[in-house]
Amino acid sequence: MTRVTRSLLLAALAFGRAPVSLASCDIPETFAPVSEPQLPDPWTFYNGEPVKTKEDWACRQEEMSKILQQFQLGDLPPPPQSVQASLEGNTVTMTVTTKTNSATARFTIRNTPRAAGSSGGPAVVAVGSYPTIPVPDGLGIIGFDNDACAAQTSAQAYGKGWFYDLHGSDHPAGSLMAWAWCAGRVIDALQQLGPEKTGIDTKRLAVTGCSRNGKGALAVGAFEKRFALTVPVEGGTGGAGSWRISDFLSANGSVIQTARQLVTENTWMSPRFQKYVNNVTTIPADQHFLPALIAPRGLFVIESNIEWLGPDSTTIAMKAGREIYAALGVKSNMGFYLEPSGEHNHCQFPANAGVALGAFYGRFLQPTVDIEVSNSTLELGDWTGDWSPAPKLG
Ligand code: MCU
Repeated sequence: MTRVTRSLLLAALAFGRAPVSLASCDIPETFAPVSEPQLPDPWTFYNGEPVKTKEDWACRQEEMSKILQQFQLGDLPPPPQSVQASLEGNTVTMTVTTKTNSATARFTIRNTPRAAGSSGGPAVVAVGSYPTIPVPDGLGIIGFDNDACAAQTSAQAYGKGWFYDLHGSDHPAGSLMAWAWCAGRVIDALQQLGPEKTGIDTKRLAVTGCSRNGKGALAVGAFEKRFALTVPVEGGTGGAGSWRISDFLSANGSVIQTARQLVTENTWMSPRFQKYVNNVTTIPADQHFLPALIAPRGLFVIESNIEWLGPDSTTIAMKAGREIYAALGVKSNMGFYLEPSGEHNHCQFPANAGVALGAFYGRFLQPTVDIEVSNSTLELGDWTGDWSPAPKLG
């Protein structure tokens, strides 16, 4: 065991308090496989100690992050040395430089937020370039070309994309983790350009994506903490769906994506994951750890009844996620929606979830609405006469 000293800042940010002192997290450097048929307990450290305080929880979140990295997603590299961004038309070009390499990447500001004010307005980052959820007029839209960051064309496509140009084609990150890192560079670039140029306030960003990109959006929200809201759509197993429950359902005859199928199909997980896919109960994590890392930030998971996506698996894993939010006192910061009235086409937004999605946008991207927009040239004072100044009410 190494002693990793961490600032209480994380815990303090999560609970909206000022940092008070330094805490020490006892986090093993590596974790051994376990034998756990149920969803692993988020409230017990790997060494068996219970999580008792908010400071413990910040340490446990760090531990869960490390477990997910070691067993399934691969390592999240530290931020690069620099990101140099420029904007031409609606295309941002960035040069990302690490200690050893440099790469150029682009993303698109498809819509600029309207009526944004000097600090800019909120925007939705679409993993896969175009959002599949409705984005109300006035919200910005950023197209993030995740495939250029890390390819997902087949299980043979590991190591291709600008993430690997920077970190080496044998880097252990699978494409989901690579996307989380690259999405962080998109935010770096937006911060560097500033709201005057982009119209975007990087404190009010959401991330979304559907299907394989829904697996991506969930991982991006979990590992890039600057997203205020995460809206993963229909990622199925490996997204909101649990490894354990999907294996159980498959063993009972369901035609459902499992860990062992998933690794034959694509690059989403780290190559390290392969040794666990026939024995997922040995992984000291499951997919409810992703909401555990996102909490208390906004999270609205949309899933579907399509059998391959495992509606029972996604529902139970995300109910577990909501239990975690509940224990933190913020249950409604996480929502789950699986259209109860049956199937809809894959990645087609279920209209009945529209009001809830609007509420999540409102709460996490636009918590204060102070709006007064008109093209009238009449003067208020001509019509209020002697009302002003307004009285001070006792
Ligand atoms: C849920 O997303 C995936 C699924 O995991 C894959 O098995 C399937 O091949 O493709 C889905 C998808 O991304 O559809 C667009």
